[in-house]
This record gives sequence, structure tokens and C-alpha cells, in this order.
Amino acid sequence: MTTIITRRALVTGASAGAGLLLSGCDRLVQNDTFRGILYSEDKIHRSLQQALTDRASLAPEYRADQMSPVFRANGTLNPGGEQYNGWVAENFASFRLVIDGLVNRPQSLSLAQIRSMPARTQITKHDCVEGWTAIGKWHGPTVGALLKLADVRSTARYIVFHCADHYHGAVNPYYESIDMFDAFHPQTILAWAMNGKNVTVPHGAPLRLRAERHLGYKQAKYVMRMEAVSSFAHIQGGQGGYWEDNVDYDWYAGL
Ligand SMILES: Nc1nc2c(c(=O)[nH]1)N[C@H]1C(S)=C(S)[C@@H](COP(=O)(O)O)O[C@H]1N2
Ligand SMILES: [Mo]
Repeated sequence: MTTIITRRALVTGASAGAGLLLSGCDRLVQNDTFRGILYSEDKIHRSLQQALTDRASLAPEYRADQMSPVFRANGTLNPGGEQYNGWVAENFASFRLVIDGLVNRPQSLSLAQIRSMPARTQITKHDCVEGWTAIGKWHGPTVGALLKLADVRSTARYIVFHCADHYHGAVNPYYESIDMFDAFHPQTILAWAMNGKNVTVPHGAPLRLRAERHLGYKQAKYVMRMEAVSSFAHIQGGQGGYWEDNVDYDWYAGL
């Protein structure tokens, strides 16, 4: 996992920084020890990978005629359960998005409130580690705007997205997290519409994260709560996300 992302960034020069590093540091890259670190599962790769990627740059956006005719749904396709089924039955009328943790103004927002916020529309490519991609159109307020509404504190380092589903019957609900830099990235939105319609149940109704510089598993569906934290060590397995906890996927799933 780690290896693939790192190599992809390096070999394709997917990020501006990678190309520069390769040309500037061939000797370093030829050095066995350095290569060992770069291509190992060692956690040190994380900071290296971040350094290689220009994190402020935008993910590519596409034209409407480039959208995939079919956008596969993956992972949980319906959270089920009494609460979620109840929301579906009433079209999410009583659903509230909670924003709490290290914020000065905790929020509990209805979908009507969220839909009335200024929104961003972006046509982007979703990239799942299982080996498929799809281009779709996403629409919703930026996570940054939501965090400003809640007056997020400067002590917050990460935003944790708590979801309504238990992946394949797992004991704990699905969750993911991103750092504040990615939370305020202009293409990081909480989408309520996909391809011009409300997000459907298989794709994460009523709200799902789109953090476009990241791999598919970061794109949390069924988001019920955004929690601002200074560390995620106390949350579930402590690795910052469902896959990170259970399958040793990399926390930094940057593209
Ligand atoms: N809550 C939740 N979010 C999730 C998942 C999930 O199982 N539960 N699967 C992830 C994975 S691995 C992928 S590829 C995408 C799939 O999104 P899609 O169903 O809209 O294609 O959602 C991600 N977000
Ligand atoms: Mo995925």
C-alpha cells in the first residue's frame, strides 16, 4: 500500500515536488539505505511522502463529458440499522450533522442549513486502492467553511469524520481523519449532491467527504459528525481511520 503510493508519486512525478527531488537527488535515490527507507513500510516514509508532494496544489478537475457513465459504489452500500433507516424513511428531515471537539461554537446542522451554504462543484477522479477509478461530480460546502462556522480552535490538528455504518458488521463504526491543512484545502468538501442529484444511499447519503487529493478510502460516506481533535490516539485503534486501524493502510493517502 505504502509502497505503491510512494512509487507512484515518485515514478510518475505525479506531484511537482517529486520530479524535482528525483532530478536533484539521484545520488540519494541510488543509495541503498535511502531506497530502503523510501520503499519500506517504515513510518518515516510518511513525512518523506508529504515533503515530496506539493500539498497545496489542486487535484485535476474534468469536463462534464468526461464523467463516468457508471460510478461504482464500494464498501458499505447501506448502513441500515434503526436510526439510519429512520432517516432514509423521512428523507433525512431530522438528520443533524454535529461539529464538535476543539471548536468554540459546536454545531448541529440540518440538511436544509447545509444545502443553503455556498457550495463548490467539482468533477474529479476517485481512485480506489482495489484498482478502479471513476470520474464524478460532487457538490457541497467546503469543510473549511463548516469549520469556520464552528470556530475551530487553533489547537485542533485533525478533523475526524464519524460515519453511520459498521463496515461488514465491524464492532466500531467507520471513521476517517485528515489534518487541518487538508481540511482547509479548497477541494475538500462535504458533498450532499453527486452527479447533479442528492447523494444516494450507496454513495453515502446524506453527506460524504470528498478530499480530492486522497485515495478512495479517505472519502468517508454517511458522515454524521466532524470532530476537531489534537490527536486521534484515543479514537478506536488510534491510527486515524478504519483501514489504518484494521488493514495497515497508510494514514496519509495522498495522491
Ligand atoms: N462510511 C464509509 N465510507 C467509505 C467506505 C465505507 O465502507 N464506509 N468505503 C471507502 C472506500 S474503500 C471507497 S473506494 C469509497 C467508495 O465510495 P463510493 O461507494 O461512492 O464509490 O468510499 C470510502 N468511504
Ligand atoms: Mo476503496
